[in-house]
This record gives sequence, structure tokens and C-alpha cells, in this order.
Amino acid sequence: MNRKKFITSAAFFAALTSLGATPTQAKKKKAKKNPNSKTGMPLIISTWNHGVPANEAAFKILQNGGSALDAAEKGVAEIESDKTNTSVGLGGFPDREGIVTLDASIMDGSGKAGSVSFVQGIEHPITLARMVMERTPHVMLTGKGAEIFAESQGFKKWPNTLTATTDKAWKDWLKEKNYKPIINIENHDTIGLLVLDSKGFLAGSCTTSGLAFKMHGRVGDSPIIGAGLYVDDEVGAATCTGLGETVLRTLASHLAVERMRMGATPQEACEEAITRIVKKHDNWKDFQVGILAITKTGEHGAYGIHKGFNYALHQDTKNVLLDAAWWNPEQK
Ligand code: SD4
Repeated sequence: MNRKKFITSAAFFAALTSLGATPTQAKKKKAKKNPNSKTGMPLIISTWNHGVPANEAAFKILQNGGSALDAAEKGVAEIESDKTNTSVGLGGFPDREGIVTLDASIMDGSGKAGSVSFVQGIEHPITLARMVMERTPHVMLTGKGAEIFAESQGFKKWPNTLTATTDKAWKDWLKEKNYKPIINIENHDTIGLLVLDSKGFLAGSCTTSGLAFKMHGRVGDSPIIGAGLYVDDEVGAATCTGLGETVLRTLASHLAVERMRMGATPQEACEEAITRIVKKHDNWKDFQVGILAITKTGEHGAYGIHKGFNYALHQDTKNVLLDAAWWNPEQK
């Protein structure tokens, strides 16, 4: 190297170093990984403890030769049918008028998506969401229109009857009419489920009765593609649970997938999405959001604002319930 070139490159290296980079490689922060994350397919991951039976149902579909999309649909459909579950399906808490309204979305890694919102009397909104995706030119149908479409596809329409539990809860709520979504409500909430099949295809689903005692007509994040759910075979997938308004404002699932596209690990992507939500909401102490993300190679991340967000992971033929790490620095 001649003297001039040497001086130029030395100056260049010095400048790099002053910017925090070394000559041979930019000084990179060590990538943060979830301690429970491995690599491997198939992988099924879902929110809260009802994720355990949902993962089981989804895994059976994969074992029988079903696609990632089939597994994503059938896994959460199992939970929609559970009338004791007060946050998913027709057994869910009603809105403040005493009416159960359901939101759901489904997406596959190729970018196809379907969703329904504000639907009443349908046992499986997730299946209806898939039909919107596969049998209509649209992505989303809402309310009456979604119900008319459901009828045309042979869905049974159930009457609006609350269960003994949800009826009592609603009547109790009417006494004070105090709308305050509780953190980690009952520790089982919206179900978001992500699947990576053994061929490397991704799919995801998200279904909920939404927040208990919401205003009639309120729609949350779960049926909004990019908010409650986002899937892209080129990168990975993410799903959110918690106070939907905050997820809607930040499009947190899309944010997490795009961060992974830029090189973040799924754990980093989850932490960045939650940090964004916290930064945008001064009242972060009053609500919970949890997020799960996976890569196309089968790594995963999980994070909540507060302690208490758990998730089910089915990988290496084991199905386990795990606690997510959390943002709130005041909690140990
Ligand atoms: C909603 N995100 O409707 C849903 C509710 C939920 O945990 O996930 N609760 O806002």
C-alpha cells in the first residue's frame, strides 16, 4: 500500500472507530435471543395458556398432512368452540349492550389474508375469515355483511345468548359501568397462533370476542392485518394480544415482521414493538400487550409490557407453556 492510500485508509478506519465501528466489521451489539428459542420446524406458537390445546390441535393437522394454513385455522377453532372461554368465541364476554361480537383474521406466508369483524352468532369466525380470503375478492367483511356471507356459505347462525358466567359478569358490570380493561384478564385472552410447517411455509390466525364491555361496534386489532397479525414467508410472522387500540395505533405485528426483515432477531423485534407501544402511551401502566414473533427458520421471540404474558410453544414434538419476558422495569 502506498503512503497516500495508507493515510486515507487509516483516516477512514479512525472515523469508523469513532462512530463505534471496527475496521474489519461494524461493532455489532450481540443479537438478543429468547432463551427458549431454538431453530426447527414444524413450530407452532400461540398466546396465553389456551395456546396449549390450540397448538395440540394444530399439530395434529400438520401430522395428518394439512398445510400451515389448515393448522392455523383449526388450532384456534378448537378454542372458539370452548364455551367456558370468556375471551374467544361465543362464550366470550359481551359488549356493553350484552351482545357478543367477534373479530378474527387469518393470513398465509404468500401474503393472502382474510378477516371478519363485528360478527354475531358465528361459532367459527376464523373459518369465515378464511372463506373471505379464499372465496371473495376482498380481505375483510364486517358485521351484517359478514353474517350474510356466512349464511351463504352454510354457517349456522346462533342466537345471542350469554352463558351463565358471561351473563352474570355483564349484569355485574352494568351496576357500575366502569370500563377498565384489566391487565392479564383471567390469564386467557385473545388467541393468536403462528405456524411454520416442515416445508418452511408460514401461516397465522387470530380470533377474539374483543374487550369485555366495549362499545357496541368497537373493533379491535385482531382482525386488522398488520395489527393483530402479520405473516410473510420471506421473513416470519407475528401476532399480538392485549389492549387492541394501542396495537392498532402502532401496527405492532407488521412492525415486528419488518424489523426482522431488517435483521432483528424475533426477540429484538418483539421488544422493539412493545417499546414503541410504551413510548406512545403515557398510560402504559394501565394495560397489557403481549407479542409473539417467529422467523422462517423456526426461532421465536415473546415479550409483554408487564409480567404475566405467557405463551404455548410446540417444537421438537413438545408442547410447553412459557413465560414471556417483559418491559416494565418496576417488575422483577
Ligand atoms: C382486542 N386485542 O380486541 C384484543 C383483545 C385481547 O388480550 O387481545 N385481549 O383489543
